[in-house]
Amino acid sequence: MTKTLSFEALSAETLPQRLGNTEPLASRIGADTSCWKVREVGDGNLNLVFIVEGAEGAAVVKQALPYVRLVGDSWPLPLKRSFFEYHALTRQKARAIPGKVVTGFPSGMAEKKTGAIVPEIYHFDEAQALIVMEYLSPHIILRKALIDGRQLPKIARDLGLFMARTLFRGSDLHMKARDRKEDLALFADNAELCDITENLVFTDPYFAAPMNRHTSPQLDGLVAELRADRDLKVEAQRLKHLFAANAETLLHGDLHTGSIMVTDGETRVIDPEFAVYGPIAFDVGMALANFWMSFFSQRGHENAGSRDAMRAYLLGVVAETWSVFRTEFAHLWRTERTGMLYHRSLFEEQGDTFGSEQALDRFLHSIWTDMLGFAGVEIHRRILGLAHNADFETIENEDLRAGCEAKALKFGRHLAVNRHTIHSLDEINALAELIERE
Ligand code: SR1
Ligand code: MG
Repeated sequence: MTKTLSFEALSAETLPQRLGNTEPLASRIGADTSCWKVREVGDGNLNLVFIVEGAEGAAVVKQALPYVRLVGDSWPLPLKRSFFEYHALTRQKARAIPGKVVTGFPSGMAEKKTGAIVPEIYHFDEAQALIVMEYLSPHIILRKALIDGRQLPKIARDLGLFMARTLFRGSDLHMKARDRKEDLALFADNAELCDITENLVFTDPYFAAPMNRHTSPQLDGLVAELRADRDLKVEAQRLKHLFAANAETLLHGDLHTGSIMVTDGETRVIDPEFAVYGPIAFDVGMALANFWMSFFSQRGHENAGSRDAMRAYLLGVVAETWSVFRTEFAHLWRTERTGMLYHRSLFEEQGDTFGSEQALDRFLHSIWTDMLGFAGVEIHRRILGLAHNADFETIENEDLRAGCEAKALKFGRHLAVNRHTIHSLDEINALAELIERE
């Protein structure tokens, strides 16, 4: 019988001895720990991540630390976040699968074959706050691929489908009311990570919060302007209210391009430790914001030649992700609306298909409006707050970096403040191009 170990932060040296008897790991990679090669590769803000290679295979071990890695032990953070990550991954795995194929359905979303979009979980150890999971190779982090100027052909479609399926199926549009309430209560305990999002995304960027930083002094004037911008601050707080009060679905909670791993043919979504119940639009806005930030950062990565094609690609990814999301969400609305909201007894069962289509239209419109706002504040916090993006941070020339960041900040402000009057992605992508050329 395997002995239960209590928490101790692992190191490459201690891992084989601590996890050598963990059956699901040993049977995946080979039991002979003397051949195990262990590397710590975590480059995120919170956790330890090890790649463990044995005689018969490899696996990833992700372990939570009792503090924020980026800041140090002055900022304690509960280990239970690995519990929420594990449970979010299991739900996403079940929810991200294709739905019923409906003959004649116009969206063309029916898929021949889909690989799992979240990594396979081999083992969860709550006491040691660790998850043993599939080693994704040759996948790389999407953010790095975009910085390198790589155009991934499947990303928009995979991400649009992932968001529509997980967000729809985790909501009262689909789940049994009791199941959703129980799940909501379970994830409510992920309060400390939710707190990070609430403060870091919606509040800190808009005042001189102690942990804020912006890397380019050239931005000082613009930063002061944004912090004095009443309309922006009010809108950011309205969005925070929405995030905190609208427990609509189980979110990934941190769906940026650093939480996605890719090859040309495959997309995997990782790292849902910030999973909480919140508005559907939050994940969508965060994902699109990160493509827009990549768009504005491309000018800083032009040392090997023009990135015009990359910029066009990124705006295309934004448009396609949204369009796939919308289409698949509508498909699920029509085929899997089994929850207590907009019940079929009020519409289809009375022959009132138009009523359900009208409700869908309104529902999607709210997601659209809120998604734009969430995207705007996500852009701001990645430039003004504590946690920055490599897209901008890896631009060495300070003037160039500041120029890219300033354009992104301006664009983010437009999204957040004017979100109720923006009608299409064509309109907003055209504005992105205009600002970028300034
Ligand atoms: C203190 S944690 C800072 C950020 O890192 C994570 O990836 C989340 O985005 C969080 O907001
Ligand atoms: Mg993460």
